[in-house]
Amino acid sequence: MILIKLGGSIITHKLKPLTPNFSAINKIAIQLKKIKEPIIIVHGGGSFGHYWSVKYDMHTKPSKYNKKGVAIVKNSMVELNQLILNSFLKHNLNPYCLPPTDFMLGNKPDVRKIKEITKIAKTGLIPISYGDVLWYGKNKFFILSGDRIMGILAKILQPRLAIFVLNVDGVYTDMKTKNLLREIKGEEMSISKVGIDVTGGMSRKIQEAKLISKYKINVFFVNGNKPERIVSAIKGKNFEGTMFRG
Ligand code: IP8
Repeated sequence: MILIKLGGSIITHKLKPLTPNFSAINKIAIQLKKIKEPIIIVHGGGSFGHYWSVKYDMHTKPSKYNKKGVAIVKNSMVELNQLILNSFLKHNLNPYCLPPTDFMLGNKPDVRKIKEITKIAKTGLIPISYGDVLWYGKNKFFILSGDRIMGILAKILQPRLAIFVLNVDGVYTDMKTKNLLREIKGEEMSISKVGIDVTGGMSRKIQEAKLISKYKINVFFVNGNKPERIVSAIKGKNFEGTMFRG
């Protein structure tokens, strides 16, 4: 089974509020059709969920956030999820909508429910989950990022491979020269040691990738603008991207 995160920066135009990147979504769907293994998809919020969570000052930390904010962020993620589901259906993939409320209770994963997800994927359906705002308890809500969902699912389901689809080629050692770091091994895992130039978003992804690779799972960062690289990574071919060796 392969676990794939479609980053918000590739499925939406991150700088244009509430603007999906239909072209990227469709091209990715066409490539995913070539994969003959069970897959589970998680997608991010991009200019949908992130746009509204910034507006309403909502974060991953549980808090008594504005109720209207909770409603709007949740709604925007359902809308984005719907667009992905529609594209997958159009390209003859069989998506299975999987809001994180189906397998989370507060910030705790429901292990029994998560174990069922692989069984769904093995039927040929493609479970599709997404970052969302969730009920925490005690009048509080929190943002659960798609990256965190990747870590949660990887730990329990032990996929053969975890792939983060981004809008860059992978991890660069230097943003100016765009020198790509091809492989990060366990002993090189300290970001400061390898001198990676990262944005906040990228550093969170790297953290999650490091965690997943500790479960002995190889993690790939690939560019979703060249979605054939997703297929190359899965088929074990040479490809452009960064691998965190598990
Ligand atoms: O894009 C965040 O998911 P991410 C989703 O994976 C929301 O960080 C609701 C902002």
